Amino acid sequence: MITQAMTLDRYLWQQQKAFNIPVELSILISQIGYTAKILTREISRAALVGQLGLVGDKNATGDAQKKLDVFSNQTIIEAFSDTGLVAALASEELEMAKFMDCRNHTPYVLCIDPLDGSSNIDSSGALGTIFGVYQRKTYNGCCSVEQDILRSGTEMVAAGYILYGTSTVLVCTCGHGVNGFTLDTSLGEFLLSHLNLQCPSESKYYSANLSYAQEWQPHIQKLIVHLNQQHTSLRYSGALVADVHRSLIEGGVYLYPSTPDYPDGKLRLLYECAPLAFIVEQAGGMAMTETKRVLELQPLSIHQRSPLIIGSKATLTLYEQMLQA
Ligand code: AFP
Repeated sequence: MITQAMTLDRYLWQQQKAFNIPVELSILISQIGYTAKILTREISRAALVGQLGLVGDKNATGDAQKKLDVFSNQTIIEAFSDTGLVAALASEELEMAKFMDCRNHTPYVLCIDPLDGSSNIDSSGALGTIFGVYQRKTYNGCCSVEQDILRSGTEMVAAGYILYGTSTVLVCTCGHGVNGFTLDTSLGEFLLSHLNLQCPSESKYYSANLSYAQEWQPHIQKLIVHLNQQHTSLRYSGALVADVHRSLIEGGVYLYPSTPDYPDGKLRLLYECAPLAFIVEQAGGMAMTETKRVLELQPLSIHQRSPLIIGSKATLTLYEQMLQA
């Protein structure tokens, strides 16, 4: 069903009734949708309003920080300040967790990469936002604590991503299937466009930075040889969200493996790997570090990295067999 009538808010309201999802979680996702509209506007006019290029600093995890990274992070913070929805925020752009609201009953923790694929900004390539939501665990005292954030993905209550591409698409799950909404800019509304997304089992595409291939583990190299033998087409955008979205729609696998210099790979567990793993699993796909299920990994620090292999089930199952051989 593709209907002009199913706005994101109406869908969230229906999910709330059907699955007993708390109203605060619906409002949180709706608020993410609002920030996605702001970012869509800012990204599309960035070259016209001086928002391209670097700020001059490195971000919390040592990456060069772009003006749009800073803007995106600030937009998220403002969207959740004083809402009573988010007690703690972990963001790629913040060195430490931000404890946002000290009311005792504030229910959620938000882990977010405000702008994924920032190296694409200046060349008008695809960009994304990735988020995962946890129910706050500790209610003793007022403020949330780091313990509320350092949780394995199996505890996640909702996750989503926004792809800023030829259109802006918001894909989300509250643990009852995955649905996608496309922004109708003339209405200013996200409308249901991808009902009950199912990741095709076979991979039509694979996405990886092959310039590191010689440094990868033998079983990863074996998988790449297999994909090439099958003429699985290579597509790599430089934005994880865009490559994972393609895999969900068309069937595919995205890999960012470890190397000897980077034994945990490049991607961050809490606000990149785990939320995408939750979404892809909900859509019938799989997500692994090189050796285990991503969602079962217990983070030890906010900006912890993890290798990632994510996408179509048949390809991931084959990879598991190669690993065990
Ligand atoms: P940036 O946000 O720093 O551009 O990183 C994007 C990313 O985390 C992910 O979205 C890409 O798939 C991957 O890194 C690209 O990394 P390489 O440039 O090393 O291929």
